[in-house]
Amino acid sequence: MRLCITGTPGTGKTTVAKILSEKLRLPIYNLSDIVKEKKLYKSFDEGRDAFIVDIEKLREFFKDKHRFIAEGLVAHYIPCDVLVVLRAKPDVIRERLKERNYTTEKVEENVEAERIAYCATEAFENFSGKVFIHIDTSNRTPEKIVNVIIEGVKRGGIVEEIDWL
Ligand code: DAT
Repeated sequence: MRLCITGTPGTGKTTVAKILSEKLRLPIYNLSDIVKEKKLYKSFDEGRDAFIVDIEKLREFFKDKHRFIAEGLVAHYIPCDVLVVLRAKPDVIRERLKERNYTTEKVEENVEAERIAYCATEAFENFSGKVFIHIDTSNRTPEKIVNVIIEGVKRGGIVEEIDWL
């Protein structure tokens, strides 16, 4: 199974991916690490302190891989069978990101991105797999989210557990 987890920073991708990879016994790829390690970027944006991912190189890296969990902000660009989009209320994103050493500007940029569903919209538009799972993580534990994903994989189609939209 090729399972990708995308979402705005702070939605819980890394947390959920770790539990899921143990339960499903799938290797996990953290895309921020892989992009740096394998140089899957076009350039480095000093202003935003972030790599500009080369989507073609990213897809090429995963082309011959058939069993994995990939998690990261650009995960929805990787061809997959199951695409999970994690969401959270903008205020919850703010609180979670404040705990990190993000600047106020970066925190607010991500809060706004989540408010307008930037990542979720891109993910839905790019999706061509079998299962699409859309979950609000604001009031769900990581374990509960993992259970929703596993049930969704069994059921197939579009699965939504969203309370606030
Ligand atoms: P991401 O990888 O999407 O940036 P993360 O897994 O690093 O997110 O989690 C961000 C923070 O939120 C981290 O402090 C753990 C916490 N968190 C993750 N999932 C959560 C959940 N379901 N409920 C409450 N807190 C959660």
